Amino acid sequence: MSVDPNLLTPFKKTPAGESSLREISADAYYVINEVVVKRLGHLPIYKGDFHLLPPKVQRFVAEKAELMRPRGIYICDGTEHESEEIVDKLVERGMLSPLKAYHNNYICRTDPKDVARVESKTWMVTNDKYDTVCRTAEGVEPLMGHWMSPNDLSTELDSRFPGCMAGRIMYVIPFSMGPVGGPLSKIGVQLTDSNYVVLSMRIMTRVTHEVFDVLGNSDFTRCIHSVGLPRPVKQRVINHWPCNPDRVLIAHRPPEREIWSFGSGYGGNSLLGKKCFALRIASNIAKDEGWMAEHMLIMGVTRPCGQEHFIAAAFPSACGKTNLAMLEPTLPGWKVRCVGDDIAWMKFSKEDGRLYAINPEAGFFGVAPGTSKKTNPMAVATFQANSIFTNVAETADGEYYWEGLEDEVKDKSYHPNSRFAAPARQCPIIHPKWEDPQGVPIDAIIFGGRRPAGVPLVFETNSWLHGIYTGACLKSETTAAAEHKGKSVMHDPMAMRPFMGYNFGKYLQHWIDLEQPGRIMPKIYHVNWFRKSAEGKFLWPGYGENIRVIDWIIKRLDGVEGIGKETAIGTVPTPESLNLDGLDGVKLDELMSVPKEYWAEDAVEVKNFLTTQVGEDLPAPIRNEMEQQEKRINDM
Ligand code: GTP
Ligand code: SPV
Ligand code: MN
Repeated sequence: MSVDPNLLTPFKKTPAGESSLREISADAYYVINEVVVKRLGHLPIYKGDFHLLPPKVQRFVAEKAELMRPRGIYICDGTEHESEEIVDKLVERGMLSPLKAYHNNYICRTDPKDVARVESKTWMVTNDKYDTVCRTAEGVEPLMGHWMSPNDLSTELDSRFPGCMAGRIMYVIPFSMGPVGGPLSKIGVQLTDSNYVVLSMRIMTRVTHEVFDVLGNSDFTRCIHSVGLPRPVKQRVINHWPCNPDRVLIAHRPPEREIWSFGSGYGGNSLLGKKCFALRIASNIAKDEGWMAEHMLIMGVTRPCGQEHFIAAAFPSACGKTNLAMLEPTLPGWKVRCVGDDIAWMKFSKEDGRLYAINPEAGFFGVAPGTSKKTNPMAVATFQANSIFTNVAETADGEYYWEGLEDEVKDKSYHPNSRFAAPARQCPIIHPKWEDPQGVPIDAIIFGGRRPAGVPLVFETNSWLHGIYTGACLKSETTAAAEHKGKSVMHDPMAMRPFMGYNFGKYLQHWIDLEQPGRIMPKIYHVNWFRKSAEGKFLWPGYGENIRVIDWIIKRLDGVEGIGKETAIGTVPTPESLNLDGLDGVKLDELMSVPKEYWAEDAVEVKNFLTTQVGEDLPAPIRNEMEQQEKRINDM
């Protein structure tokens, strides 16, 4: 067997023109394993024992170290001691500073150019373009999915990754999405040169060597992240936050289960277990394996009678998932417990036919502005300790601050997408089953968005298919979670537009195919907490009062009669059926109305959207739902 001579000199400069995608062939690897390990021996291993990693992980680490040429390797073990060590170092350097009013809380400011997800620089890489995007109409730029060819990716990677970790430590983070070893869980290994990412991944995922014990023959998702600023640094580093905003690239190779992220240290761009793995890559795995990876919260709701229901809800970014997941009911006797606030992995059980959901994450990366003891007391309780606050403001007393927190504090600077990262286990109402590897059975799925006009507080869809159609039509006002400027109502199908891992038409078909004999399909609803009056005021108080909507939904699940009024878009509550006890001044008529002019216009717009954006990939049953709904609207 011949051995590539390059493999024997892993830390030699990568020859020009050689692709970053080059992999050491498995055969060659095992022959030269000892050599690679010896070579790595020249590279300081600051922590961990390389020999104890499973061979396929060794190979991944060796290959990428060869490419990125860090000054040393640090294999994370997920212990408290490790976290203290890294925190101390970052505090010393000024990247983190303690928020003295709390226990083990830290604040961090990013470079102002690195504050949100960068959708325009996020790509899916597949041989066939139409595995990623739909066959849109002539000249129409696809809104869902952003395709790059493997060749172009090679070029982009080669101009960024060789030597990109020079002078920095490469951290190896072994992590599990979902309880370690669970039947719905998946394993990843992230390489990064950002210790902020290490600390955040510890909160957001389960970082532990135990994943190596359960890895066995299964595969892991390869996550490669660099802030893209090798040393010596040639540009000014702002706020001790190294990044390379002009060169940002976040690329996914679904068939290879691989993610490349360069230039950003922020949230969804850099914590690769979250959107990149748990949504974009996982939705591909889910399609192949017959399950679902969705941008959904999971909540358990217990009624005064003691009966509990589990609900999953998909809202676009910064539209209230964290709030709903931790809702504090204003109706007496009700109890809500949180299973997850952002992502759900769900699979139908062969035993009882129900849809079971797990939260693949271990923490909350929540929007800070608007979060207060009034709006979300449980989130506030969760982040009193062991949390990291990014781009919030700090008061003179060492407390965090943002708009909508308590009283106005002047002259404080925070970003509208400032966020907290807090361990889920610290949430006072975390569900006792939140780490049940089997998941919790979902009775209802809710879609929703910020719809200032036309869309009623709640409606029930007519069937699984009509529910899918309604989800496909999801729209919302843009928020600060991504780089969009200004407020406009945008399509965000299934709340997955920025996170679609493959052709949206095929994704809809996958949802359709999930309905099978013997399965108990959850009912699908649509909610809108954000409808406004002519004066621009919210018509619904929202937050804890949203339990009143959940109450109606659960009554519908129970089959209570006489509480629904059919409309062209679905079933809305009859005026008396929504429990408004103790709530004054709600203009129910305005809140629930389904205005014909609005929906007629919407039907035209939606048809245009689905025809031009999904085109011939639009599954016939969904086209049929669209036509039926348009007919119903015209008959109103
Ligand atoms: P990502 O983490 O970006 O996926 O978002 P999310 O859906 O978890 O968003 P989050 O729950 O953090 O919502 C953030 C914003 O929605 C805050 O500004 C809240 O004040 C606002 N919000 C949440 N629930 C309600 C509600 O019922 N009514 C109104 N008017 N605003 C709400
Ligand atoms: C979102 O934008 O939907 C988030 C935050 O949950 S991020 O992880 O940055 O994508
Ligand atoms: Mn999200």
